[in-house]
Amino acid sequence: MAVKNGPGTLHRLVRSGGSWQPAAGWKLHYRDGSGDPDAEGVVVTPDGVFAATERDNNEDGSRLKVLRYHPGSTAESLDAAAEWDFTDDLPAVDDNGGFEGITWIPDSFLTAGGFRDDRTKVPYDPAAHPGHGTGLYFLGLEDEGRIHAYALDQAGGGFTRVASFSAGFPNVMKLEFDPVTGSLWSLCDDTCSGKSATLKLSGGKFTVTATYARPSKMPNYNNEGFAIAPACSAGRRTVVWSDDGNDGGHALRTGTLTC
Ligand SMILES: [Ca+2]
Ligand SMILES: [Ca+2]
Ligand SMILES: [Ca+2]
Repeated sequence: MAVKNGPGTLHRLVRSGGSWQPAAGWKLHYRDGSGDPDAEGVVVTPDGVFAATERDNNEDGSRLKVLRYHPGSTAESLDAAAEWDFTDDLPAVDDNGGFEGITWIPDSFLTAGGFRDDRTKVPYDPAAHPGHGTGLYFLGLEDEGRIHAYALDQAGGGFTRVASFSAGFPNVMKLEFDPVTGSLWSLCDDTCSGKSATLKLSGGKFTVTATYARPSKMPNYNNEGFAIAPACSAGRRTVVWSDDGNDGGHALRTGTLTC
């Protein structure tokens, strides 16, 4: 799954030969069927497909919302099945400097690592958040360079902010949790020369354990997306970057990580 910022669109991509091709696409709307959400990040979880959006392209002003979708229909557009509005819970940012990355981390991993709840000052307790599903949503706020972890009430628009921490860069454009290594990846775009960082959960907190330059053969593109394949093949796992600038007519590029 991938999202486009404007018009806000969800794409399902399939690998065909040596490239990725769009197999389906849906224009996105808010829960009431209105609007054109500026979608900047997407994650698929046991609860559905979640888009991180930073404004309504039809209006002025920052609107930090997460929208849940259940694609599958042949309709050309999708209305959100659930909507969470964090605008008043987070620092004010530019209209186009809001949510850029979203990822999901299962409760089992968080509790095993004693993930600390900033509000209660004790380890995160999933049972204290009825209806939140089986994990937390981690959102990267571009202009602030920080990551915010939320429990989302899947039956409505309620939420609880469990923790906030630095993404490791002045700006953050993409988050990806890798369950294989237990690493939370944070990526910055051409603003930071395409650097990425891995954060590990230690002592109840996520902190940066390594920082990487972009691949030596890749120019300083405006990469705003990153995904890691779960499967290992011949000692390597495929990774995919998405390029907001569509340089050379390509939105996606692949590389590998050793496993
Ligand atoms: Ca943005
Ligand atoms: Ca945007
Ligand atoms: Ca950018």
